[in-house]
Amino acid sequence: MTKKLPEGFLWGGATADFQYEGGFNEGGRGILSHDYETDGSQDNPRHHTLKTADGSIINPKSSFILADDVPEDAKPVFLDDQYYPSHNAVDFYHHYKEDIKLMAGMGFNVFRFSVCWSRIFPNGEEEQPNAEGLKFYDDVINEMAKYNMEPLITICHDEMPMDLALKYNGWTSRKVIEAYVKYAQTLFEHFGDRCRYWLTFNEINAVRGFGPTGVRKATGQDRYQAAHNMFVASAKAVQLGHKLVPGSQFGTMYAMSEVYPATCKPEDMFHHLQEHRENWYFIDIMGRGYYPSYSRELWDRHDVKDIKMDPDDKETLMKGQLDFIAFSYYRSNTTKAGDNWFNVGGNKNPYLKETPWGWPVDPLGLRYCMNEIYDRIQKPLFIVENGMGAVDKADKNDYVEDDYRIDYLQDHLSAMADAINIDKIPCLGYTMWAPIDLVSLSTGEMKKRYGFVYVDMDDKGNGSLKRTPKKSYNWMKHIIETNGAALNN
Ligand code: BGP
Repeated sequence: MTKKLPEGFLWGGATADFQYEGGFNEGGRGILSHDYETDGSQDNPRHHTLKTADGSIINPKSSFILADDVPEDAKPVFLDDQYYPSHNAVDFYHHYKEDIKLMAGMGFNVFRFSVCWSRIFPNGEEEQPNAEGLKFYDDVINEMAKYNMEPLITICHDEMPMDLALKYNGWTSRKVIEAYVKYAQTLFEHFGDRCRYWLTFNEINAVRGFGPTGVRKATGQDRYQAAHNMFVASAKAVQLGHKLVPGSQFGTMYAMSEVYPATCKPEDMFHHLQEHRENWYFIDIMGRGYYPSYSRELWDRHDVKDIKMDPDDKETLMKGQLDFIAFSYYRSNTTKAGDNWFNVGGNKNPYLKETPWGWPVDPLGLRYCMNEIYDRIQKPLFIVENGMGAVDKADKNDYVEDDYRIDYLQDHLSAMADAINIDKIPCLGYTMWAPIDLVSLSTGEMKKRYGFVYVDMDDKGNGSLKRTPKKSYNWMKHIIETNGAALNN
């Protein structure tokens, strides 16, 4: 069966502002929740730096939230002896023309990036948006237009202006819904004439495990209340976007690590069914517009007493359903009776090899998950992250022979093509994470590289930032110019 994809398929790459953009302290950008996160590694997790009222420094480990279980009086601080990767990242802020040209060179017709919320509303609640911030993204989108590359904008990628997080305890407060909707409206008004595809949130289901951005004590109650507020914020943005940007289409992005039962023992099978609902909860509510029947059982698992809802929330969710389901796919996992409810990576799958970071490589899992989501929600899909974090060894000219990345992509793209051509799953496009090397979200290191383009920078931010295409760059170019047909070779 041919791997050639339907006409109009969107091919591109995906990035996130605090891992890629830099430009901290430039163009009126405010401080972002991720700015207080240090670098880290697999053995030495990244952490936030905070100071308590009595002057002591605390370093809670966390990559998604302000911190878990942090004293009320602790405030984030920058310490001179720490490195904070989000501040410069790999400096897309000053390299955007070069990077967009490199992406266009591969034939990308779409580029997914996230807008930095605190670049538009520095403290989250200003009356007027920051004009310099809007101009930066105007410049980026106009540069892309020169190459007929369209934007896929992530409105909120696991982040929030820090002032907003501190003032309201992040997404636990409905005040943040208002701030988000105003921010989204600003983006629709400024970029809507050039952007038809939008993602309201990145990996919203990660809230269940890592906690919602900016929340100090992430109890089950906090997590699921914050999730509800995010559902309402998303649904309001979808309705507003449809009104302000005719023809616009909206998704939210889900982290889809396919989960298999570890064995066919009935207890493991039942646990697997329940574990699956942990993720379906997020997709069902936003994709179908209402809370599913299993919600109460799921809340009980997480000690959630009650979700506070406004009287019109139900109608808002129904009217603000997503148009397509976007997801990231890197790996699969297995689960068995007795595992905790967020056991990502907890059990080995004896049938799969792993990346150096222990992520199982499972191309068929991508086809499996495309079928599963479409069977259930019956809305088009968009694969907005997929890729392989690896240790690249550059030669003296910064050239990398990354055959392992080519193998990974060949297998995953083939599985995607089979889902589209054989299983007849509608899929709008594929944006690979991440076309240009950038900082890892989970470990804060540069060593874990994903790109088609090597960036000369080390884990502490040293390097010339020079961009050099890897072997996979020309390989991907060929796949795109044949619209997937070359996957058959
Ligand atoms: C997703 C995030 C991205 C990205 C990717 C790879 O969860 O949406 O921001 O970083 O995972 O993860 P990592 O960078 O930890 O390897």
